[in-house]
Amino acid sequence: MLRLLTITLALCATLSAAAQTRSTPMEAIATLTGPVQADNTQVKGNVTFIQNDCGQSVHVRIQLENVKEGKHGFHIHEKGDLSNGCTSLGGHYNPDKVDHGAPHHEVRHVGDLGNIEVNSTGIIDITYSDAVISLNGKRTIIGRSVVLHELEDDLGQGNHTDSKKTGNAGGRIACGVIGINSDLEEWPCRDGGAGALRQSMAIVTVVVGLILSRGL
Ligand SMILES: [Cu+2]
Ligand SMILES: [Zn+2]
Repeated sequence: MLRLLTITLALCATLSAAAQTRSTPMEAIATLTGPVQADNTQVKGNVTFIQNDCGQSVHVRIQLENVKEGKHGFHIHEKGDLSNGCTSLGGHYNPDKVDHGAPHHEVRHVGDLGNIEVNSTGIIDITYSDAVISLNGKRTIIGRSVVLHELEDDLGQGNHTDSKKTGNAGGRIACGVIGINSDLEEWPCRDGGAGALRQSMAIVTVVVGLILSRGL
């Protein structure tokens, strides 16, 4: 009996692990450019987003050059409208209509990704993950935009009147629209996708475990 229990649990664990890993992750990319700066340079680069499964964190890779040394506010803005350059992209993506904050704050805009800190080379290549933004579902960031600001985002902690709205991060020095960059024929997750499958497998594991342990 114990042997059967072990085999069943192992099988369930394998199945839920298999459901956890999509062979093709959801990927998106934004190509950033900005207005020509006073020293005749222009910020440019890419921001890529990878989400391995429904409901998981999004890995964000930021690769930029010609950025002035220091901290710069970095956000997802609500629109993908480049008709008037970076200025027509709307405000921070904020479906909950709450105050501006830091990425790790309980209260933040969905689009609040904080600051990036660039050294004297003007080049940055960093990767981090964020659990609030998503590439799928009602709050997808696809079709919206990425904006890099001139100044440091005060993360809602400043005295300026704009602190709780924008972090007072100044002008927009680069931006780009977030588009799909994946071979997926269909974007998953609309009906819960692999996330739901994984959840049901976990329930099956527990139930089978209970039944078998009673039988022992
Ligand atoms: Cu912004
Ligand atoms: Zn914000």
